[in-house]
Amino acid sequence: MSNYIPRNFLVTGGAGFIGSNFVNYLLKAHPDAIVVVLDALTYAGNLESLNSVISSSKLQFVHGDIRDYNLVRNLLHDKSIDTLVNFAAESHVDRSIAGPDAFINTNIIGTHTLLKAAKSVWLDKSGGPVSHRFHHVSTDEVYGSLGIEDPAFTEVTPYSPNSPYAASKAASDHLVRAYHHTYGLQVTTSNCSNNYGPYQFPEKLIPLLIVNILYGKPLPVYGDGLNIRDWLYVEDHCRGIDIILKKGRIGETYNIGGDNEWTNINIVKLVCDLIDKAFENSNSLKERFPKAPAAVEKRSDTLIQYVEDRPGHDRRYAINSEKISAELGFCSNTLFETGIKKTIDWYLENESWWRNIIDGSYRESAAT
Ligand code: NAD
Ligand code: TDX
Repeated sequence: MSNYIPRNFLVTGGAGFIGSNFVNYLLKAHPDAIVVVLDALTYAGNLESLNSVISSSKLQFVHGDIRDYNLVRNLLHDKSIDTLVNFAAESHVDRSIAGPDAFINTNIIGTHTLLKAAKSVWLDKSGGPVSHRFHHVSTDEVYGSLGIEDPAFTEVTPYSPNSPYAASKAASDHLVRAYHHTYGLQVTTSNCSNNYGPYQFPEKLIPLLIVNILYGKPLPVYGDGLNIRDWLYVEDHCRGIDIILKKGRIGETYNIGGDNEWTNINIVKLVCDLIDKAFENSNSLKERFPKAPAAVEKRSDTLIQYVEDRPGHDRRYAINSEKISAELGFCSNTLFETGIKKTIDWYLENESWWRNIIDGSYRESAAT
């Protein structure tokens, strides 16, 4: 176990779902740290997700692309960054099926640009290498798909990515590994299961369900609805990354999971039930969301529609988190019952955040 003290952070993709949660977490967990956020503000990036911290003197936001070598190099150098956490990515599987190019560009070429710049500033500088960390945020999808009886993914499960998204993440993971093995860059990687929580873009399953129920729109369930995902509350993921930064062994990868497997259809039914319950005693919700079934005493699950399956749809993901638990003492501590209620409450209380997205550029999926 190492004992590293991160001081000056560069958080790439810090205006996205997990990145913004991480920045919010970081400024509380490391009150002395300086945090520079680099984000291209693609359709998935949203400065409003940083509203509560944007005026902090500890935070600086830079609008830019991780593929811009000079920009990244200058930031690392000029801001004396010692710790880079890479969240920047194209992250939606369906989009990667419709158009893989952006995934190759950002996830592979972008990550490689970060690695090159980090090597230049941290390893090649005169006076010798400085202590640093390059943490790469990856996913369980690189391991492929499990059968119902298969054991969960461990860190030594062979990579077997199935979607263009998963393949691009796998490629970036390999580059991170290679920069450690070949050049000695001080890297760590985490492979995490499906996250849920505040600030998630409403194209991903859970926020899409919430928003569509409130608008009285269909709830699309791909295929037979029996695909399984392992859900983790986003704040637990952020805490896991922080522990890896501080205590993780250089060059290692760590799986982070929720030990919380659900079929998609059961997630859909759960979200429907919880929203119906929230409406039961709330005239205000009924007034604010008159198109929601629960506003007219109907059940939200009447909106469920089975639709054509996602091509190449992975059947099951499950993460074995024993390594991070045994080595670093991390385990997820948000019960799903608690986390999902907090998430639904957050979307009910932060309508302007998601309405701005839906009323703005996001008009192409089922949520419109
Ligand atoms: P997201 O799509 O919500 O956010 C991605 C962010 O990256 C956005 O703010 C976007 O503007 C920014 N970005 C995209 N291209 C960029 C570029 N070229 N330069 C700079 N910024 C750019 O994604 P997320 O769900 O927060 O995922 C973050 C990371 O975590 C990704 O690497 C993803 O693969 C990984 N991950 C996500 C999950 C999940 O369930 N969401 C699970 C495991 C791992
Ligand atoms: O409308 C839908 N209907 C549906 O049945 C959507 C959007 C999804 N689904 C299914 C597909 C998946 O089996 O729900 C499951 C979850 O779908 P997504 O939210 O798109 O997530 P997933 O494809 O599992 O990938 C997520 O977890 C791993 C993140 O988006 C990735 O960034 C992360 O790496």
